[in-house]
Amino acid sequence: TDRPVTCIEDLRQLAEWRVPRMFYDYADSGSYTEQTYRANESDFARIKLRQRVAVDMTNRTLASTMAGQPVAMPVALAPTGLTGMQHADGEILAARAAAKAGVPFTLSTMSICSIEDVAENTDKPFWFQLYVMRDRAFIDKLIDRAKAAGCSALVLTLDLQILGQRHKDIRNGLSTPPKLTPRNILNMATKPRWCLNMLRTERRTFRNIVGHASGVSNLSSLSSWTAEQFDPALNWDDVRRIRDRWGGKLILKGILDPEDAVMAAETGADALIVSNHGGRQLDGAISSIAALPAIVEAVGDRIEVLMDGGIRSGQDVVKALALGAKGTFIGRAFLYGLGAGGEAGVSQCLEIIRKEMDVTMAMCGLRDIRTVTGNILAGKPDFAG
Ligand code: HOC
Repeated sequence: TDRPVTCIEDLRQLAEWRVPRMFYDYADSGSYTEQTYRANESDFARIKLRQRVAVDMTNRTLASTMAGQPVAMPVALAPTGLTGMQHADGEILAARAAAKAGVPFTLSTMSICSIEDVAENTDKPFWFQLYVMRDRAFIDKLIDRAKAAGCSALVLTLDLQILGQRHKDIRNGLSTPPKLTPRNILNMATKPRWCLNMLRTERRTFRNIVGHASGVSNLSSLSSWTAEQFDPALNWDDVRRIRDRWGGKLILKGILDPEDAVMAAETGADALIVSNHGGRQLDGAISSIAALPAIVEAVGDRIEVLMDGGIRSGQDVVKALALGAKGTFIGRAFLYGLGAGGEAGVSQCLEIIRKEMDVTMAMCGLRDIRTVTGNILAGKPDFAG
């Protein structure tokens, strides 16, 4: 298609066209009825902004900090599983695009490229996301590997003790690498660019966890592997133990309730991420943006509050900041860019978001993203309606 890419939805459509069905669906689905996944996006439209005019809009800046680290704009790439299946070497390409844009990249435990793959093929420190597994010696090793690779923050995910079912993954028989069934061969035949790139790389399995467990190649074994390996008994003592072993910047991901947010603040972590795992875990949970204000109020300045879920534009970022977030994460938005065009597609996604954020901030009468407050909102958003 020759249509110009102007927004994240354009990248989504291109990714849907270019990425094999099972991997596109994996990224683009929520759990069960997907109501929380949809609410993450649609609740942003309930937030209305005050338009201001005749204020000096010159010399604007989007620079800020997240977890104490300087960022060119308050947007980080979220940890996303199977990133290297949206595009060959996807984790490396996304990390490079993030570094060029001056924003953090977060590598998922469930990534195709390993911590070492990304470290060896990029030149800026990245963040590492950790799942708590029953095998504590294994997670200790992952922490040590992340330290050795120079990762500058650990993002500890707390909302995947057990897995929320995603129906499409089961229907598609999701597997990595994909099984060569007649249906998959037919589908992949329509994605020659994806196939060629995938044939050129050796990184086609979960390289962070290779060696720890064998037989993690398809969804049924992966979800039973998750059930066997991820720790349903995870508790705040584990969080404190991991904090002490890591010793660096710690960000707790998956907080949706003010009481849990207070517990997170008490661990002394540097930041928390208000998140419902992109609507992929508790279907029926409130959207991240709706959860944000009460969490900000509950923790005050005891811990930095970040958020993810539903961000598809720079305007969404500004709205999240207005409701009290210090910074945001994008997941699907960058995956669409990756599937659409590899590193260039992720760069395009970040540039779309940067421009929209800048224009929105200016039209709200501000020149410095760090000065965004609830003052730019036209009334209190009604998330219940
Ligand atoms: C079957 C995949 O965060 C996701 C990821 C990784 C989950 C691991 C199990 O899919 O939400």
